[in-house]
Formats: sequence, C-alpha cells, structure tokens
Amino acid sequence: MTDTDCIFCKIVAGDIPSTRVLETERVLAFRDLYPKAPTHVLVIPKDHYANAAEVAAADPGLTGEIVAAAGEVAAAEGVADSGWRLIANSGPHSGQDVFHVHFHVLGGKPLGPMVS
Ligand code: IU
Repeated sequence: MTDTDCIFCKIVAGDIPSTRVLETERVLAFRDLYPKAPTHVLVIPKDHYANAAEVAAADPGLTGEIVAAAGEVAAAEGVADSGWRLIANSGPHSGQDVFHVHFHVLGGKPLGPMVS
C-alpha cells in the first residue's frame, strides 16, 4: 500500500534519501531531518497508514513490530537505560505534519514535560 503523493512512501521506496538506522521486512527507521533531541529517529511501517490508530486497527501485529523496532533503535542509540520517549502525533492539535504514521524515538537528554 503506497500513496504516490506521500513523502515517507518515497523514503521507503528510496526515491528520497534518508539515513536509515534499522530496516525489517515491514518496518523502516530513519533519522529525523530536523532532530529535536540528540536521538531523534522516526519508525514507520513501509505500508501507508495515516496514523497510529489506523495501523493498529488494520494490523495489530505490525503495530507491535513498530514498537519493538523502536525499542531496538533506542538500544542501538544507547538511550535504553537513560530513558526515551515514543510519540505518534495524530491530527491537527497534535501537530502532525506527515500523514504516513511515524513514531518518534526521542532521547539522549532530559526531555521535560510531555505537554507544554
Ligand atoms: P509530525 O509528528 O508529523 O509533526 O512529524 C514529522 C516529522 O518528520 C518532523 O519531525 C520532521 O522533522 C520529519 N521529517 C523528516 O524527517 N523528513 C522529511 O522529509 C519531512 C519531515 I517533510
């Protein structure tokens, strides 16, 4: 499932470059282009889903693979022990900019309050 207008689908296809840090059959993790923390990696399903609820409803197993991949990324980045955050924005109030579901893996510094 691909959306031809979706920038993250183009990253999955390799049509737009990214710095990949982990890849499985169904999941890709790559560095955020504008990092908000020393570790800032986006974990996405290769198939196109708009948001976390949509992928969870369609394929709970895939959602588990994404979260597991996020944990592997955190370990590989060396932030598993110091702590890290997993965020998936959904919709306008959350500030979601890209409508291909992505889980932000953030860490490497104290992250402060979750909502400001
Ligand atoms: P958001 O949750 O939809 O607001 O997050 C989108 C993220 O995607 C944001 O942190 C951007 O910096 C990031 N990003 C990227 O890494 N590469 C891109 O080509 C684009 C956005 I467009």
